[in-house]
Amino acid sequence: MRTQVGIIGAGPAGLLLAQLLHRQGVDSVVLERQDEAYVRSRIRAGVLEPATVEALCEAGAGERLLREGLVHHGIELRFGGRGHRIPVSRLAGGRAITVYGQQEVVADLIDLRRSVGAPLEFGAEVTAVAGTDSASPVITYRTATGEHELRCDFIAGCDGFHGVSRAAVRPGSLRTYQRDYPYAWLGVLAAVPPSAEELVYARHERGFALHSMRSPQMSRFYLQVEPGTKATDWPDERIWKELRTRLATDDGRRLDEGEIVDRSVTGMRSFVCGEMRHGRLLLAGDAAHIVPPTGAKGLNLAVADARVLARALTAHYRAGDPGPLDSYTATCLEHIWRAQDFSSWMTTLLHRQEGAAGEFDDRAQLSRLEYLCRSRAAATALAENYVGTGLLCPA
Ligand code: RFL
Ligand code: PHB
Repeated sequence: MRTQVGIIGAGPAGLLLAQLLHRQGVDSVVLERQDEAYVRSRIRAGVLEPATVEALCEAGAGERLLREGLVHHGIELRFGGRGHRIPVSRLAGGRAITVYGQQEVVADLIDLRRSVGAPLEFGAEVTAVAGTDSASPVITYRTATGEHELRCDFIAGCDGFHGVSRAAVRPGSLRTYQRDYPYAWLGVLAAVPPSAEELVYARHERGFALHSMRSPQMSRFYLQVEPGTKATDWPDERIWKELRTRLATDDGRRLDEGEIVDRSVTGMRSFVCGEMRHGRLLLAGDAAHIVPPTGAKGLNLAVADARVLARALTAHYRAGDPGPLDSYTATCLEHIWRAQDFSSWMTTLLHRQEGAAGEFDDRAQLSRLEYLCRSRAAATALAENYVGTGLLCPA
């Protein structure tokens, strides 16, 4: 089998890239290891920047998003028993975030791919990537019917942090940058209307908590937990008790409880791959970088990469212009490092650390939070980064 662009992974990066290429008349095949039901139900991110909404609309995947997405103009920082609203849109040129589950974005993109009849194969696990320094690289993959080869002009590695594409890069030619954090997140999806109108980021002596949502009927929560925690260590009652404690306010705001329908633990890490192009292998999304989820940037970065890559491949095919592909890494690293710095900053702003260094950080953290609530300049910096600084799409 042969195609122009072989895409590994049907997450947001791979599916959006495929759709943007399709609209420009560039052929691709998407190969996904998991089955379709699993991919459609995988609960992850939920906050979309305006540039992400714009990219999805531009791809033709915006109809349900615009109908069902919840548009938010602010967030709440909660600490010391009080809530402080950051009027994000007012501080960031009117831009707003949209709350819409990543699994919905993925479902919309799968439906779109199906509707145009373009190749998308589930249960297709890529086992090797070869010939990336040649003009005709090859992807080897396994399905229920056996082993297959896909020859391409380019390979797009959109296979997430643990995928095979980054691992296929010649050792020694990959400069990476990494930071680990001494905490993890327990994420919970509950069948209960949200108890807040906007997202609540809470800093508490017992650790960070986040109240998010998916719809007027579904709430999403996160709790800072020890790394290595198992979701089964947290029965429902323990989760609600901890959420009630960490989200408590002096004026006694209620937290409504409901059935917990999903729970999982996520590690926290910052990681950047210094080069996203290796010959004819191009990395995009989590395959090239990871952010701790506090800043809500991972999905947005995956979408931004896919957009830059689609433009670069289109310039190659339509105009024979190699420039945008040559500058793919440099273009992406600009938005990636801004999001990295912001995500790391949001994480250390809100999470609780143990130990002596923790006591100093604790005081500095409270001072930083109070400063954010008092200073328009400080709040504006948060707001601009939260909605996305628009490096790619200047206002
Ligand atoms: P994905 O979504 O991981 O997709 C990669 C796909 O590749 C497949 N794959 C393979 N397929 C074939 N052969 C192989 N050998 C393969 N190996 C892997 C995988 O099965 C998978 O389907 O990567 P992509 O497309 O780069 O998208 C990245 C995002 O998923 C990720 O950054 C976000 O979910 C991060 N994230 C958030 N991002 C935001 O922008 N806003 C948020 O609010 C937000 N919250 C979150 C998050 C991530 C979280 N977790 C669970 C990590 C909250 C959480 C809890
Ligand atoms: C989510 O709703 O999943 C979510 C929201 C905000 C974040 C991270 C995750 O910062």
